[in-house]
Amino acid sequence: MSEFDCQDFFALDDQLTDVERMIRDTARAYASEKLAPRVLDAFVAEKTDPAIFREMGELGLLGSTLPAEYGGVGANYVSYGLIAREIERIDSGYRSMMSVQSSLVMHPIHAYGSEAQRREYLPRLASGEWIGCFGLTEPDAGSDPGGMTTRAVKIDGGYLLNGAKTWISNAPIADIFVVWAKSDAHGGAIRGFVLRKGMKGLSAPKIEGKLSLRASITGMIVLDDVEVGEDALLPNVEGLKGPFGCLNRARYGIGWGAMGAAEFCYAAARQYGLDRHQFGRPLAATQLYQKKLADMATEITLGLQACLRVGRLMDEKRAAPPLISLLKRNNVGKALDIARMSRDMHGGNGISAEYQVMRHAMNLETVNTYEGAHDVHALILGRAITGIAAF
Ligand code: TGC
Ligand code: FAD
Repeated sequence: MSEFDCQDFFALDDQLTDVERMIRDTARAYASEKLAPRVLDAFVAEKTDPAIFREMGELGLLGSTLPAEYGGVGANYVSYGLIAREIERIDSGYRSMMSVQSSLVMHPIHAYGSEAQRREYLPRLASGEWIGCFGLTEPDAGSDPGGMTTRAVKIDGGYLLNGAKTWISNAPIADIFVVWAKSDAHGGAIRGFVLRKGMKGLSAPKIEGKLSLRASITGMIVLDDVEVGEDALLPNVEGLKGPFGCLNRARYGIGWGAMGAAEFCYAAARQYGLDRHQFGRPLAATQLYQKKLADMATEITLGLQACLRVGRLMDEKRAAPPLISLLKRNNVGKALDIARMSRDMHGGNGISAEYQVMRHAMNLETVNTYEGAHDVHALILGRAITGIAAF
């Protein structure tokens, strides 16, 4: 029998290129050396360290898929996914910070922005000097963003924005706000606007008291007669396909990221079962414990292989949105099951911050909801399968 690695059943490593492995190793070293030591305090104290953006920026982990002229490193989507996996192995909140900046802020500016907007914003977002956020969700429009009420009204030389966005990652510490609004000048179509911190009428209060994703700050975006110039409009996209084009990339990255969190929980449960003795033998010597480990390893192995397949299709520009829904829904749902299971397998210790698995479970509750809730992705798949929208 050939060599076998219980952390990498299908030898995923062998299926990566040298460059992909190098980017993965950079992210892994950063995550374990710089993020792991601060995550417990950050989560318990609900504190987000903005320096993380600059640290990630220095290593090329922000907007990594963009070309070098805009501050990226020209990485492919498999590499982007590998970065998400390594960061979320430590904490979903840290991956959130990376993926919002990369897929939800830099991507739309690159894909839909003018050349002047690209040059103004992208290099400073790539370096982490500026922090970005993405405002789509509203208090009365979550799963159905088409129901948004935020409005852009045409005025002389620009637009007047009014409305409120809620549950926005990074908002309270953001310098740059990508905001989606219905524009009367465009027949009520949804358009994207790039706003700057400090604009009159723009505020971003923090949402306090989250029991999930506590290392990543979340807030509202309140727009009270915010006046912007013509140059704030993203000129090259109109309609919901604008924000959805960003979500495709972020959802794909979450597919990988969730597996990182699951891998942590699986490895922790395995080690705990080998170390902890009850009834005169290791917990890992019991059939029930082994079955749980076998289930975890199976889902992680299949989930990671699916990530790689979708990543390769992304790089060939052949990844249709339903495929990304399948990946996000499956991998996050399975990661959440694995994290809850690992918490259980740790017994009483499983609820302590020190053992970390409950933090992952709490985080994954959010990941299961944001970027399209688990059931909403089932409905996206259902529509693709039957041709009937059942939302
Ligand atoms: P629908 O009629 O399906 O589509 C409207 C237009 O959009 C196009 N489209 C897409 N384009 C690109 N990629 C996709 N995935 C697309 N899905 C749809 C579509 O072709 C159409 O274009 P056109 O040209 O014909 O106008 O729109 P609907 O209103 O029926 O949508 C239904 C549904 C459920 C699919 C959609 O609303 C949905 O996905 N809801 C979930 C909302 C969501 O994901 N929100 C995420 C907010 S951001 C966030 O959570 C960030 S957390 C980040 C972090 O911290 O990590
Ligand atoms: P709802 O849409 O009210 O859904 C509630 C429940 O109903 C869910 O279980 C859902 O699956 C179900 N449901 C909804 N519609 C249907 C249907 N037709 N049929 C059956 N079931 C249905 N948004 C941003 O724009 N930017 C961000 O940066 C961002 N970051 C976030 C960070 C955090 C920590 C959180 C918690 C959320 C964030 N979000 C962000 C918002 C997130 O995308 C929304 O919470 C998500 O899209 C769900 O919307 P909702 O909360 O309004 O739930």
